Amino acid sequence: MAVDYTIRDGIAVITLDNPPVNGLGHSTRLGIVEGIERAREDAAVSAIVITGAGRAFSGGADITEFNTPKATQEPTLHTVIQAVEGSAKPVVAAIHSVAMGGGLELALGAHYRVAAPGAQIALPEVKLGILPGAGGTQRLPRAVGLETALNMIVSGTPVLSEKLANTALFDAIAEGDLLDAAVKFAKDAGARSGPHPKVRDRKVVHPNAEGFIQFARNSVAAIAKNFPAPHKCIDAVEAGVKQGFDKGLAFERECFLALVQTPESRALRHAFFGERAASKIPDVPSNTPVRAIERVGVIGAGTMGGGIAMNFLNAGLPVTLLETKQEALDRGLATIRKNYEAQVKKGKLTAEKLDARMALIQPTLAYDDLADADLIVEAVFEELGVKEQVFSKLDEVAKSGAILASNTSTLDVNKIAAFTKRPQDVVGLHFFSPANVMKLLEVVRGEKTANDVLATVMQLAKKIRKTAVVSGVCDGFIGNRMIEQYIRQALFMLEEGALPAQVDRAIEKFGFAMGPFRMSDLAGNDIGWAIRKRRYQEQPDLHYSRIADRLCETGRFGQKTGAGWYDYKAGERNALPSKLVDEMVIAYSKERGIERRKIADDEIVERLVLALVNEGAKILDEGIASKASDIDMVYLTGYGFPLYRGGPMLYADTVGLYNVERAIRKYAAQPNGDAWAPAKRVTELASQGKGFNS
Ligand code: 3H9
Repeated sequence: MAVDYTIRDGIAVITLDNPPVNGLGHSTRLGIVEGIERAREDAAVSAIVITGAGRAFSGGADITEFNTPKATQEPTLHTVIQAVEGSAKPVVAAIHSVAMGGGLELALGAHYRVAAPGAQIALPEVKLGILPGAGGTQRLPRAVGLETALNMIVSGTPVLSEKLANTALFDAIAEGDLLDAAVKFAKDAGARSGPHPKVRDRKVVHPNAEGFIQFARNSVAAIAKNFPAPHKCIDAVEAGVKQGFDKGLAFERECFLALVQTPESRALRHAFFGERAASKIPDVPSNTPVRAIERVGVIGAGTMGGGIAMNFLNAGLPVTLLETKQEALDRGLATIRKNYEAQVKKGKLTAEKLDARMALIQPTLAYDDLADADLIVEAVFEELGVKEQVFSKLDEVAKSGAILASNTSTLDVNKIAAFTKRPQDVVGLHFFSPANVMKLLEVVRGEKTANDVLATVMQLAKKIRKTAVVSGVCDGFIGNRMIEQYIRQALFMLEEGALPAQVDRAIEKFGFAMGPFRMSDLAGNDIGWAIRKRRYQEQPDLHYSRIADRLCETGRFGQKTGAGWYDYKAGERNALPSKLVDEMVIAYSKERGIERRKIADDEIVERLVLALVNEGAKILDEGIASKASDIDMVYLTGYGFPLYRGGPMLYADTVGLYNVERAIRKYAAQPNGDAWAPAKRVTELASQGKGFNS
């Protein structure tokens, strides 16, 4: 049963008991209404307390029920709140830990609210692309005032209960045992004659409501460009302020039902569950014991190593930072300090914290100093010989049970593991640059990586606030393997008739943060060149446009050389279309006997995105990623794929795999079609009428 009903001292205590966070799914809702009824019928009960078991009062509506019949099956949350609010016996919500979304809306329907300090109070629906749909946009402004409420609704950010202590949201903050306090409060309330107060009867008072609402609208304009929810939140609050509670409530409902159907909401919910699903590895049980990580070693104090070290310092973990030369070590330390100083300047970090973090670094030139590290991450040059030296040395000095991690982005983790006598302790930790900023962490699982090593690094990733996704060993892992196919298509389109700026513009309009050519100029065109040279050796049959090599041969490596696919003015990052490059592209087509054609923006987008999708599907075929949502998390957190589209695999589901497969076959029949062998998974799912995420 998702709800527990007990009597305590003449008070009915309804305890939501639906782990993990007391989501208000159908059975929980039913249990609450039944509890209210039971209390009404029991003459010995004078009042009711609603509270939550375990780690939350309630995390809100059960998101997994959205767009299923259960979401609208009576009693809906509206009916539940009506039953609570309409109860003749007073209802007290006893709030602890988390009261979010529908959970807070339920509490707002109660006559009184008693909270424990430290409880997180939020209406986070906007983060799921919806708005509070059970009265939150109407009752919260009446409880905490227009400004606080609008800020909470539009940002979705939690506020601690004690910060709201002086508002009508809380009648008391209980310092001692919450349930004792709530029962006592209920007893006193039960002894008074009704009617008991209802939040809906309060007025929204504000000296200039219209002005503030307009201000809120302006503030969300940037984020609301691609998401409809923030404006709807404001519209619903405004409706309640101008037209009164009932009309506001009806309008809120209308908006909720419309928003929950939008692709943006689907994408945000997909990302919410995708992030949590990524931390679960199918064949690694959730109760796998983890190794203690109390000290970390980082090898290499360059941009990557320094960034990696900062993650651990930020989480309060001491770091031994190793370099081969004092100069490099000093430079690395200075860069870390400079990064922290920039945060202090922006007011994001205090000077004390800067000092505390720097004090956690133990700089060294000696491998022996890594002997007490529980985890050692190397960020040295990407060359197998160099890795061999490092891992052989680590095998000598690292303590037994230490996790040995490589930050390689291209090399075979199995080979690296084989440089040690403890391959079970070796794992890939592929951070993305800048490593202290980017959310994504690809955890590369070698053939022999032990389960407890994986469980440990997944837990550690949470501590350092990364989205960790497990990838098997293959060239490029999940992210770079897919991006290679995307870039291949971008290059083919250049020789077929497009120009760099057109390709970038089209895909940026689709929502990518940066098109392939701007991205390549930023990362350095020589990096891709080095990979391609390796490909030409290892896979001579792989068909590649050589246009990018042509560019590199002229030394146009991108921003760092002041010229790449674009021109750059000295000291500026603005990408200016380059006449010289455009002419080079056109000359290349001519030389190859290719008749250039006009390529529509739609084709550019389709080819780039489907190249990702098809390779993603192959990655699933091979078991490199265990689920489609993992691939989406990689692209959302590491490659600038538009969040409102949910990642390439969800986007493919939205297009429909039947259509995806047709498009792939169409491109397979065109010039450069050899890049388009459809993945088995695409063909299978298309024929079954399913999607990657169904
Ligand atoms: C809403 O209320 C709509 C109403 O306005 C109108 C209705 C008509 N449903 O994050 P964690 C699961 S919309 C279903 O790792 P934490 C989560 O998937 C809702 N499941 O823990 C995970 O499952 P698993 C508005 C949910 O302690 C597990 O709980 N509410 C829900 O770090 C643990 O989650 C929100 O948007 C849910 N509502 O953080 C709140 N919530 O173990 C969203 C969580 O299988 N939730 N799960 O992977 C959160 O922000 C955090 O989960 C919370 C706990 C702060 C509650």
